[in-house]
Amino acid sequence: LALIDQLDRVVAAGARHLPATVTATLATIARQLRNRRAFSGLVHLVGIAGGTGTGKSSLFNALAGAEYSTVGAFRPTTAAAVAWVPEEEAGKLEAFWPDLGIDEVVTHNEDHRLALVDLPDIDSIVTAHRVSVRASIPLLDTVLWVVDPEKYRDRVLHQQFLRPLAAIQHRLRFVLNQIDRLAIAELEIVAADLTTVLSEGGYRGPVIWMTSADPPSGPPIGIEAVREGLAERAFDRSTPDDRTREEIERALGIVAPYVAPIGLAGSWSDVKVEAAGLLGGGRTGEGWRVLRETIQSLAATAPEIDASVDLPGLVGPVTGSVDAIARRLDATIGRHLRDAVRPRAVTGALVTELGLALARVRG
Ligand SMILES: Nc1nc2c(ncn2[C@@H]2O[C@H](COP(=O)(O)OP(=O)(O)OP(=O)(O)O)[C@@H](O)[C@H]2O)c(=O)[nH]1
Ligand SMILES: [Mg+2]
Repeated sequence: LALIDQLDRVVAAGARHLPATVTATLATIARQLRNRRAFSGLVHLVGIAGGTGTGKSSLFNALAGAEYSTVGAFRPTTAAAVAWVPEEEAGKLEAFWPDLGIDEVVTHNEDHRLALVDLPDIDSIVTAHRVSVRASIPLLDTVLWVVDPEKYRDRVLHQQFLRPLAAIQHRLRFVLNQIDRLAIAELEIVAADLTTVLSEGGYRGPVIWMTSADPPSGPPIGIEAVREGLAERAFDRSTPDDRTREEIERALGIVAPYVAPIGLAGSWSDVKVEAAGLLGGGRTGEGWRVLRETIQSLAATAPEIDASVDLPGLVGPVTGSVDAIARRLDATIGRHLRDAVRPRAVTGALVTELGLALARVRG
């Protein structure tokens, strides 16, 4: 897609002046989107996320129809993600697994394109789990968020995870698992209550499926409805494009502060005249101070400006008329500043182009 190519150009131009972490984040977004294109529409990639012990691995196994992922009594059980994917597409998906933290892949030959990923928990003491789940969410077509009857109202869950994800709620589906622990009469009450908490967090009409993925006795319940619900979305062609737009938008937000114009032309033309007047009028100390402070305040918004430069050394002898001094300041300090912010302007132009392209795609 042209949008991803344009993001690559921003990354390349930005390498000259952006902090390394920003370039790395943008490059990752471009890479993830490009990886996605390799199999966009080939599979419907569903990640099973949620709190520890809610039954994510149990649901994964129930949907896959075999015990591929370890279900455990000790929390957290799942550390590395396991994926269950259509055999034909497994090769095309390989490049993508490191980004999802997946180190075990099992394949299926079923008559559908569902690819499931059993993610680690989001709330155990293992911080790395949280980080890897957060990183994988942009890559998933659908996030199947599992809650249980005990912890579905958890404050941390809603504030730290579900609220921020409301922005991509069209890609979220909820599963209330372990319904065998509720009386029939309680089911609807709990589901309605969950809908209420979610709507407080910005969700409009969230889809909630109810399951018992690994009941203490008897067969799993509600699994077929989840399968069917997921199948409906399987070839939703708009999904990858939605994500591209969302991710490009996110990239623009990340890079924006680093390419914002700093108004150099205006502020410098005033300061250079003022400083030339001071230097030419014998108030040398003040003149250099004005220049130093100007450069420092510009460098505060544009860190690519070297504020520690030796100004008298850079400018050399200050003699002649105020006009001549102003010209000299412009040829030395002015040039130093313009050179420093040129990469920002170049990247900024590409960022603006990308923003315009995004707006065009949105229509
Ligand atoms: N009663 C009941 N227990 C369940 C159900 N689903 C899972 N469990 C049990 O809950 C425990 C945790 O299940 P897991 O599937 O390992 O949960 P998880 O969400 O993958 O947990 P982590 O990998 O630690 O994040 C296990 O003892 C399961 O047998 C269910 O529907 N009903
Ligand atoms: Mg698990």
